[in-house]
Amino acid sequence: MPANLTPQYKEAEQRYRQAKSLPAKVAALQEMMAVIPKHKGTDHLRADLRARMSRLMEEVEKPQATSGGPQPFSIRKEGAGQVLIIGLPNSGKSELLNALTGAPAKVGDYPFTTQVPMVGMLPFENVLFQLVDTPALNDKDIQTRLFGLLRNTDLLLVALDLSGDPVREMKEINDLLDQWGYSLLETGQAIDEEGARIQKPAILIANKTDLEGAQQRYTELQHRYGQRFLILKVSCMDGTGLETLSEEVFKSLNKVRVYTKSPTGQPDYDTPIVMARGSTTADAAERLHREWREKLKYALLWGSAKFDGQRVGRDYVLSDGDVIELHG
Ligand SMILES: Nc1nc2c(ncn2[C@@H]2O[C@H](COP(=O)(O)OP(=O)(O)OP(=O)(O)O)[C@@H](O)[C@H]2O)c(=O)[nH]1
Ligand SMILES: [Mg+2]
Repeated sequence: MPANLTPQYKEAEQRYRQAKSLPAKVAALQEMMAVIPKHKGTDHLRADLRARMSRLMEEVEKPQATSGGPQPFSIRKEGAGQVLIIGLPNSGKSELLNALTGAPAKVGDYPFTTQVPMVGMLPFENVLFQLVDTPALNDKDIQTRLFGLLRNTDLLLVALDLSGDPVREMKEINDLLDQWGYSLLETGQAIDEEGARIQKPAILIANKTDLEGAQQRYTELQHRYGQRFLILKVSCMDGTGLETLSEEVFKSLNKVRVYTKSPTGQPDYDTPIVMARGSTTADAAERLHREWREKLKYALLWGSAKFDGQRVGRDYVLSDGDVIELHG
C-alpha cells in the first residue's frame, strides 16, 4: 500500500523518534499529522498517529506526582453534559460563559486574556450542563493541554466574532482542529468510530450581533456553513439569542429525561434521570439502582406510550419526558 510520504513528513517523524520531552514529542507528532498526505493509502497510518496522540495526551493530562499543584486543564465532568466554548482570541468566549452562567470569567479587549479553563453551570429547565470557557485555540503555550481537554467533552460551542471575519476564523479553527486530529461533526452526520479523527458535535455561536455590520457577516457565515452546522446568532451585550441557546445545547447533546414514580406516588419532576437518546427502561432502572437492572421485569409508562400506564418491557426505548414505574 503506497503511502507516498513526503520528505517533510519523514523529517517530522525523525524528530518524533528522537524527541526526549513530552512537548517535543507532541509537537513533532502534530506536524506529522498536519503534513501527512490525506488519502486512502494513509488511512491506517493516520489512525495510528491519532492513537499515538491520544496516548501522549493522556500522559499530558495525568496529574504530575511531583508538582502537586492544581490541574486546571483536568476538569471533572458534572451535570448532564460537558460543553466546551472554544475559539480564537477576543471572540467573546469568556463573556459568553459570564452571560450564560454568571461565572466570573475574566474578560478583556486584548487577545489571550484567558489562560486557564473556567467552569460554570448552564441551566436548561430541570437540568444543568457544565459549561467551560477555554483559552484561545491558537495559544501555543496551552495547546497540548487544551486539545487534551477536548478529547472527552460532549459538545463544542465554537465562538465566532461577527465584528471581524467569522468565515476566516472558522477556517482557521477547522485547520487547528484538523492538525490535532479532531473534526467537527456536521448536521446529520453519524460518528464514525473507525475514522482517523475524533469527531465532536458542535454549534457555531456567531457572537457580537449588536455591532455594526454584524448582520451581513452573519449572512455570509450562514451561506458558507449553514448547511453543515447549526449557527446561533447571539450578543453577550444585549442578550440576543441567549434564551434559546441552552435548549439547543440540550438538543445537540442528544439526551432524554426520564422520571420515575412509585406505584402510589407522583413522579419527581425536579430530578430527571438524564440518559443518552436510545436508552431503555433497563438502562433507567440501572441508573436508579444497580440491582434494579437485573430485577426489572417490566415497567408502566406514561408519555411516549400508546396509552397512559402501558406495560413495556426491559428493552423499550424511552423518550424525553417519559415517566416510568418499575416492577421487579
Ligand atoms: N459588542 C460586543 N462586545 C462583546 C460581546 N461579547 C464579548 N465582547 C467583547 O469582546 C472582547 C473580548 O471578550 P472576551 O470574552 O474576553 O473574549 P475571549 O474570547 O474570552 O478572549 P480570550 O480569552 O483572549 O481568548 C471584550 O472586550 C468583550 O467585552 C458582544 O456580544 N458584543
Ligand atoms: Mg477569554
